[in-house]
This record gives sequence, structure tokens and C-alpha cells, in this order.
Amino acid sequence: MAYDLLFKIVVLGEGAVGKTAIVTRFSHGFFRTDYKTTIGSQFAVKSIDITEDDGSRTTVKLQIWDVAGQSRFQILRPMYYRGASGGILVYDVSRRRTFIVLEEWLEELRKAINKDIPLVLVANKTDLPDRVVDPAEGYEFAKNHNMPYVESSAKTGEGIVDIFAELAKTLVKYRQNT
Ligand code: G3D
Ligand code: MG
Repeated sequence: MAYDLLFKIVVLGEGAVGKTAIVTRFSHGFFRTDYKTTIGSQFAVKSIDITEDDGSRTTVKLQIWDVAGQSRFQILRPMYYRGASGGILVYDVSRRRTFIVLEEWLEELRKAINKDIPLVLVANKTDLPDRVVDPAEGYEFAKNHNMPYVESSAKTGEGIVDIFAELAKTLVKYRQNT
């Protein structure tokens, strides 16, 4: 039987890696280039149908919190992390710094919620010609932290649904095992 599960998801990563673009693309299906820098945070709600390992279909509702990445919002972010069931950790493949600081984002999240939650690592902006972080590096980081790795472009739409489908699948599995 089909049923709805609701999960709160937080979106983490440095400013300008494409967090808002990814959430907008997923929840509304379009890409805009005139995003205002996210002030504080905002959320979108979107349902996704997933097929479980046993072949059954489940509708999962995601409440996706797009948290501002700029350091001036750092003091507010722990508040938005509370109650999150899962998250996506985003970097920009054309800026190495955004990859180097991933560990700091994980630390900030852990401190705020005192537990590990399922995360998906997202290598965004794969459409750009000046890529500097190789797929192998992202994959390695994801493997070491036990997360799925997804490459995406909010501009072309590549990988966007996969990000949330991967996460929804993990959340459903995780929940059923507890
Ligand atoms: P943030 O929410 O993480 O801070 P934004 O990031 O979603 O606001 O995106 C920051 C900039 O990167 C925006 O450019 C946006 O259009 C661009 N961007 C986001 N995702 C992609 C992508 O996949 N490919 C490309 N080429 N650009 C992307 P502007 O110029 O509008 O500031
Ligand atoms: Mg934003």
C-alpha cells in the first residue's frame, strides 16, 4: 500500500556552490540565474516516488531546508539543523576551496544535532569547463564518509532528481531498520 513519509532535509555547503539552484531545480523544475543570496533560510516541499529494494513503491515527502552558507549566518544555522532526518552536502567542482571545507560542514552539523544522519555528497556545476575537483576525489570522500556520491548540474538538470532519490531511499531504509 502506498503511504507518505515526511522527512526534513538540510542542504549544506559553502556560499555559491549552487544549493538554492539545486533545490529550485528539484522543487520547481527550472533554473534561474538571478537568485538572491539566501537570507537565513527557506524551505521547499516536494514529494518523490521511490522504488524500494523489494520492488514496492513509496511516496516520500521531503521538506528541504536551504540554509544560508555565508559565515555571517553561522550562528543561526544550528537552529535550522534541528530535527533533520537527512542532508545533502554540496560543493562546486570548479572551486577547490568548497571541497576542502566539506569536513567543517560535517562537523558543524554533528555538533548541532549530536548524531549521524544520512547524507548525500553532491558534486555540483559539472557543466562548467573549468572543473578542478576530479570525480575520483569526490567519490573517495563520499566512500570514506559512507555516503552516496552524485554529480549534478543545476543548470542542465543532470543528477538533480538522483540526489533526492538516493537520499529518500536511504531514509526509508534507515527508518525501517530502526
Ligand atoms: P548557494 O545557494 O549555494 O549560495 P546559488 O548558490 O544557488 O545561489 O548559486 C550560486 C551561483 O552559481 C549562481 O550564479 C547560480 O546561477 C550558479 N549555479 C548554481 N548551480 C550551477 C550549476 O550547476 N552550473 C552553473 N554553471 N552554475 C550554477 P549567479 O551568477 O546567478 O550568482
Ligand atoms: Mg542560497
